[in-house]
Amino acid sequence: MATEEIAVASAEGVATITLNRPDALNAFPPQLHRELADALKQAERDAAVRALVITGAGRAFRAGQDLKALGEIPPLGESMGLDRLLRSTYNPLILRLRSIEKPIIAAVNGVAAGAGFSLALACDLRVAADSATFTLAFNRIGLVPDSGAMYFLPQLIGVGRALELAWTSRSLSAQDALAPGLVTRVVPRDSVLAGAQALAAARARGAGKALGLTKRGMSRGLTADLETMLDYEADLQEVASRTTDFREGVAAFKEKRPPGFTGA
Ligand code: LHQ
Repeated sequence: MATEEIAVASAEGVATITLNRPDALNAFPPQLHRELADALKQAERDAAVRALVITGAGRAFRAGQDLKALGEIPPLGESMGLDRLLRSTYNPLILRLRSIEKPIIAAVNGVAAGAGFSLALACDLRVAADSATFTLAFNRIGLVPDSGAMYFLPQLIGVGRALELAWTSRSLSAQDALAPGLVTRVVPRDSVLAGAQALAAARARGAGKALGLTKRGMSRGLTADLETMLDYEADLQEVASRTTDFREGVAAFKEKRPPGFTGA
């Protein structure tokens, strides 16, 4: 479902979802999470979509929660229900991103702050514009990192570096995000979307089921022991080996030609 603020365009097996509130640096009011979740659901179900790109319109990727749409902060001692807000909007969105068995690439075109940083972290890969910056802005306004930032960031860059970014709320440049593997590629601002789409299109031509199962397995590996993972890999391999793409992959190898995968 495409709306004005969540635009969706598809080409070459890639659905590109654009967060489109450039005047607010693509900061979201809560209800937009549902629209983004719907767009993701549609891309997940559409067999013609084999990879996704998420980007922002204008000069920002996303500045997190729309702080102007938060409403009045209640008197001390009263709850404003941020726990409920997170559980009903942000959390399902992050879980959906992780459960979609298709590659999801963030084209980080500019600043990614607060839950915007978290959104980029919940994608599988990040391609960043050379002008992009990453800011865990939460502590600066007296909140804690949310939307999975405290899960993904320590895994990617280690606890010490993650804590330093959280406590200082400092801005990390795309170039500095490259070395610890937070982003996979830094490209000129003008080519960030095309670069992410090209990466996604290449994955869209891959053995889709195997790619999806690999995403599922890698996520599981973060919390499982070796014995469990060896067993899980065996299950996933059994599923992968029942696909047409596995047959095509082996045939292409033997015939010394590039494979023509269909995702089936
Ligand atoms: C914004 C925002 C914004 C509204 C820029 N909201 N308008 C979860 C659960 C519940 C509650 C709270 O939060 C969360 C999760 C979170 O995401 S908490 C963290 C929320 N995000 C932030 O704290 C980041 C706030 N923004 C910034 O620090 C800066 O704007 C950044 C570093 C992103 C960009 O700085 P600049 O490039 O200098 O741009 P700017 O500050 O001049 O912003 C441009 C416009 O965008 C401006 O509007 P205006 O009408 O004055 O021109 C800002 O007010 C607006 N904007 N972020 N989150």
